[in-house]
Amino acid sequence: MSRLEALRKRAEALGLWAQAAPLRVPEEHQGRFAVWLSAGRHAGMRYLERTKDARLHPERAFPWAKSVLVLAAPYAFPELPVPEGGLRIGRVARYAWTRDYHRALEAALLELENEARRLGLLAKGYVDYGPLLEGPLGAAAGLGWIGKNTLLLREGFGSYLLLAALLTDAEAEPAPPAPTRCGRCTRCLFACPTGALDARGLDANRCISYWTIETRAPIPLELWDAFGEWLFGCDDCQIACPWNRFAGEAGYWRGFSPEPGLAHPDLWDFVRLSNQGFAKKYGDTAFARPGRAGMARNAIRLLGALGHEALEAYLEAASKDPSPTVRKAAAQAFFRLGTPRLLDDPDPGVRALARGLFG
Ligand code: B12
Repeated sequence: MSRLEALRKRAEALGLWAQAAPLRVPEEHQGRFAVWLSAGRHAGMRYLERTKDARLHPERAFPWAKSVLVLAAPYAFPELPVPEGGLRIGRVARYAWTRDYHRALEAALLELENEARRLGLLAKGYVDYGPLLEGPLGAAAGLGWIGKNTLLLREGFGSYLLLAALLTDAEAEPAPPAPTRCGRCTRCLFACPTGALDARGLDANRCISYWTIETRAPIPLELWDAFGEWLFGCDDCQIACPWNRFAGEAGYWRGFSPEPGLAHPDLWDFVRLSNQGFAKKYGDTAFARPGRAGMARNAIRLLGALGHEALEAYLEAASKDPSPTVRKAAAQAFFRLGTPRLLDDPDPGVRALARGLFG
């Protein structure tokens, strides 16, 4: 058995799907990525632009590496009960129902790195943060195909998969690509409530995940209603996919443990906890990316769009919040209510936004 095959088997023993391929992004994906960036579809994610060359040519960015072992961890969690008490409304993307997936996958990668060293190989693992196009690399390794929702899908399972990549200096045989099984189906394109998906892929400028996870900027008012019940992230393009029909029964990786309190968090936490309190409760969850203020902004958008009965009390707390991000969202919600507020906010950014809105 080759050393790479031994590593692959080890990954499987950890409960992951794993396939290896030479470290190259197939030309088709290179083209799509370059066009995507030049069309500005990456919105404010400048880091994708900065790391463009490495993403297109990982073999140049990591000259010591010859192959990539792509790992896929299923996260088809079953529905979870809503805990008692608090203000628990809205929906959280399924991947965030477990504590931070990066840490769980990093632990597996560390084990594989150590095993690779024992086998005399150089190895380095990445989850998300590396300049790697994990989806296209997974497709090149034959783990699945890239669907019209731009996610990697696995036949017989679907797309509720989180990916990681282990680079090694072992040679790999080119893998037979998994056939594309989207066929003529376009359900994901029509399921996207903001129209962020089309035949060219995803426009992050309209993607609910982008606005609720990746940026702390105010969520554009014209998108507020379309975001519907999503508090954090969005799975609509996955829920619509027939390959995900049996998600919930398909199971999940044993390194993950979904928690009701993450699937249904108490929205009051985001305006009542201090930053420190938030870090203690949510520091190792996906909510840490937008942070307390980003989550409070998301909650204001949700309550505002739903016209929820708790909105007024929430806005009272939010308009006194130490973070301008939260007060900006409050100003937007006050605008929707037709109540001029925060026009004399001490922060120039909040003031400008509020005055701009109330003209
Ligand atoms: C930036 C990023 C985002 C951005 C942009 C997403 C995007 N589609 O580009 C935002 C914040 C919007 C986002 C959202 C989500 N993300 Co994200 N994201 C990333 C990250 C960090 C980089 C991806 C990247 O480089 N994007 C740039 C684009 C150009 O590359 P790409 O994703 O590979 O997409 C190209 C290919 O799919 C290509 N393509 C190739 N063949 C085909 C075929 C067809 C028909 C089409 C249309 C396109 C296509 O076209 C795309 C454009 O060039 C990766 C981790 C990583 N390092 O790869 C995770 C990652 C892609 N995200 C992931 C997840 C889970 C999500 C969410 C489901 C989370 C959620 N529930 O809210 C959503 C899904 C939204 C969606 N439909 O894409 C997983 C996906 C796992 C999987 N099964 O594929 C990844 C791999 C993270 C991980 N480690 O597991 N994400």
